[in-house]
Amino acid sequence: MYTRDDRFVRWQLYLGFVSLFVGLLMGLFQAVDRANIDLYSSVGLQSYWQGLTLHGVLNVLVFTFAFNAGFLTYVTSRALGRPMAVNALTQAQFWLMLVGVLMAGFAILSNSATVLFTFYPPLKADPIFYLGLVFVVVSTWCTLANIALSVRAWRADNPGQKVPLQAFMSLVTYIMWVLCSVGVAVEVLVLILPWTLGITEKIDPELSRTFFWLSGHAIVYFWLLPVYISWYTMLPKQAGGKLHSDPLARLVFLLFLLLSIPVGLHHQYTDPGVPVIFKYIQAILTFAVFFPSVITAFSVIAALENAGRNRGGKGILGWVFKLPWGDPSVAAQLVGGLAFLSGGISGLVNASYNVNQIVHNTSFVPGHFHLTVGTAVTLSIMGIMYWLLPSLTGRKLWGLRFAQANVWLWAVGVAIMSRGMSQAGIAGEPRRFYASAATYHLPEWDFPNLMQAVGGTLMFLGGLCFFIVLVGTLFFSRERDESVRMPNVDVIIPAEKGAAIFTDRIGTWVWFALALILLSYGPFLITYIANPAFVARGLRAW
Ligand code: HAS
Repeated sequence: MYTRDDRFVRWQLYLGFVSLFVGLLMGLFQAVDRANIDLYSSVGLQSYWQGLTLHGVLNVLVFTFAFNAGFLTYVTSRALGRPMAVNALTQAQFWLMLVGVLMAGFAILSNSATVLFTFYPPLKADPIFYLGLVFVVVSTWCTLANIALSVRAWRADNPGQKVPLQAFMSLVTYIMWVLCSVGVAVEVLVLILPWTLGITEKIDPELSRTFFWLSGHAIVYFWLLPVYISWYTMLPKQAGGKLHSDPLARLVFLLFLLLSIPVGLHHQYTDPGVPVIFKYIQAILTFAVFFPSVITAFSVIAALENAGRNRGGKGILGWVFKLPWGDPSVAAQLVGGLAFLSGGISGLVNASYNVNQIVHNTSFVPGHFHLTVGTAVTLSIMGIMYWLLPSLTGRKLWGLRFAQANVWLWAVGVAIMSRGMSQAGIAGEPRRFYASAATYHLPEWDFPNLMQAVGGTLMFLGGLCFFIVLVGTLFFSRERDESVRMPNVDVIIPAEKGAAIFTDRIGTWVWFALALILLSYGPFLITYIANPAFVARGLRAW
């Protein structure tokens, strides 16, 4: 089934993958910089910091956002069995994102926004950078409006029916993101833009960081949840198994809606100005948001075990080897899941208030997030593309061997690189570190840095294989294959009517989510805004 939205879905995905390509190239530069090889000037960049800004912004703010918009538009329309409610919104989400990316990209490339993806004040970029980000965020609001209107139209035609699981998950994902995006919207519109435009003279870095992290932790679940949609509802089908429980999967997404946002202070444990009591409250909530991922691990692995046993797997672990590892779409997501098992545990290390004092701002943190967003999310997305691209273009996937090489080079690469990052981090290496130009370094960092360089290079080669398959399928695949459809898993326990009424009342859940955000942030923000503790003029440190 092709819908009128598909053209824009494809463009949105292409925008994401062009960004990913440049982002990965910058990743390679960073990896080899740890082995004292400085490649930045070879492509006309001024410094490691400019390359790092490109790497972060393109990979985690553009690639993920563009993929999510395209993929969840596709998923919602297929799950509801109808085109999206408002085609103009599908178009708007693409054009707004494109304009925003061009504006922010121009600012970064002209070296007037070397402020990294976290853009903490008092680092001060050109206003066009922040305006570009505003366009990108507004584009995501269009996506939510379109998904919500589509679900509403479907409900009107199907009174009393539960919303199809994949559409339900897409809707909750976007509601969660749009709720949390209010933090970064306040930061940019109220604090940063007036300051960079010269309307206000000074800014409060602590207040800005707090609004940033109000959005900034939930953003990681915005990257993750589209992949969870695949792990829950597509991967088991691809592997030949069934999901145990539909209501449990819905509950997990609702728990993310409730718990993803009131945890941002775990990025600020070491910040002055935030009372310890609020850090503790959010530390406890961080351990709570760990829980829906634990349920996911059990649910998805049970569905995979079901698949492996259907394929003749015996014994405690025999089923693992019966999974279709030769299918790169499945293998990429399995490797993504395995990486997430250890990435999730390193998240618990970060979240522990006292242990965080040792790892905060060290390369242990990128060790954590290259397993999570860098592999669980990115490699799974590559795997999803191995069926999504044929489904959207009607072309048979080109270059199976390259697709398989993509998965295994990435898997080995990230294992080596993240291990090196974690070890160097525990030995105190800063996370953001211009190694080839640094005037200081400890000998304990040498070997782990070499691991980062070797592992990062392997990951880049794996990524290159992915792009060979992408370009090959688009331009060299001669065979048509119109048969590829979105996988949709069968469930053993479907949502009963009662359960559906409980979970499908999404408005009620949004009120609970708002209440938790207000309770965990409100008292601190009210007292802090009344007595701002820190103000700064702003600086250009590059
Ligand atoms: Fe995190 C910092 C805590 C999850 C990304 N995190 C970051 C940063 C990023 C990031 C980018 O508490 C750096 C931000 C910056 O620039 O400063 N994180 C956590 C915790 C979790 C967590 C508790 N993070 C993520 C995810 C990310 C991500 C997901 C991206 C997608 N993180 C922190 C903390 C910091 C932090 C602190 C601040 C550190 C500092 O000091 O700066 C949890 O949500 C993790 C739960 C995960 C699990 C694993 C479940 C496993 C599953 C896999 C199933 C297996 C399958 C495969 C399917 C419980 C679901 C089966 C295969 C077979 C073959 C059988």
